[in-house]
Amino acid sequence: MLDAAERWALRRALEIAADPAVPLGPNPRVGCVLLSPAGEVLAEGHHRGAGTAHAEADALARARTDGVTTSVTGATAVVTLEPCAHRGRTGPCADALLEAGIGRVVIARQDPNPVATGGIERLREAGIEVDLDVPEELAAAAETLNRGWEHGLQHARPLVTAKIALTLDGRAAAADGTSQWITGPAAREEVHLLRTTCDAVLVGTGTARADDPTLTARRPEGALYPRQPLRAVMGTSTAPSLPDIDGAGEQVRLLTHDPSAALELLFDRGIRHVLVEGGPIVTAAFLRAGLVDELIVHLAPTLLGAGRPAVEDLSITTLANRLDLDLVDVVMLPSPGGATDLRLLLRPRRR
Ligand code: AOF
Ligand code: ZN
Repeated sequence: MLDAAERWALRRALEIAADPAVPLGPNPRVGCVLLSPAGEVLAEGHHRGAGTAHAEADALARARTDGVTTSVTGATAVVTLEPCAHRGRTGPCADALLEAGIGRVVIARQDPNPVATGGIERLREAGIEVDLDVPEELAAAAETLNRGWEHGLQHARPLVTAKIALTLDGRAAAADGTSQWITGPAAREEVHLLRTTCDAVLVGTGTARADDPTLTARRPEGALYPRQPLRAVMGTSTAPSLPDIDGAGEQVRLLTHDPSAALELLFDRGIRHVLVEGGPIVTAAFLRAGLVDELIVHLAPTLLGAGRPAVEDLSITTLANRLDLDLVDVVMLPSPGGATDLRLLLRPRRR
């Protein structure tokens, strides 16, 4: 059981782990706060991407250089992920904590990486108190923080979130092709926030040509968020490159129509969470391949009666073969002075 100072420290560790300045890549986001036995913060640290110091080592180094007069002997290390026990690009954090004389370690989540795990055991064997009994909400936050990374470890491909915006009758564009905007400002704002939480945003060449999208994550007034996703365009037909924007994510062309091949190319670049933003052909291709892990639908209370469907042909000809999804969550997204859209979160049912 954590005391109040430790609960605060874990919240803080989760916050610094999510530092938007940390480049995207194949490593998890990890934070560490060192507390004195009296519950004062001695130092904070976090991991800044593959090849850099781990969070624990970062915090210990800061305790040494930030003029902390109190020693860390007997201190409590509060970490968002189990300290590693392996010598990878850096030394094992479990050993670093032991050598520093840390007395107690609070851990929000076990390391699912078989290469790195073992820190809990090593610390306990050395007689250190290890506490994994953290509040559920904080354990869940630690899991969510790295869900793309964990998915990659389990499935050797990125986590895929597909997002579509549609009318009540399933249209993504009117008969003349106009599509801006079907949903209101609140839903659109949410898409930009979603982009900041993903490593890459992917569209097909059709959408790249038709919509000329920037695929950046912007605030309502237009300023770019500090973390920008990689911008991926998939398909073999030509499409102009995405606009060059100062501060936008790098862009990449994936010369394939095969979602699985596209994901492999992205995975090899360190991408662990992809936001598929369509259009209808690419979304259908991912759904048909069974490669959508979650679907976010922005449903606008409006009708077109004709026009482009939000999802193209799924090769389903009879009801028995339909693609069922589990509805996980529904939220209203009211826009000031405008209509209220619905956001549905769904998971395709695995057959
Ligand atoms: C920790 N603290 O801050 C991080 C950990 O490539 P390496 O050598 O940096 O090792 C990466 C693995 O170590 C990563 O997959 C994960 O299992 C663990 N990351 N562990 O104790 C940290 N970033
Ligand atoms: Zn480590």
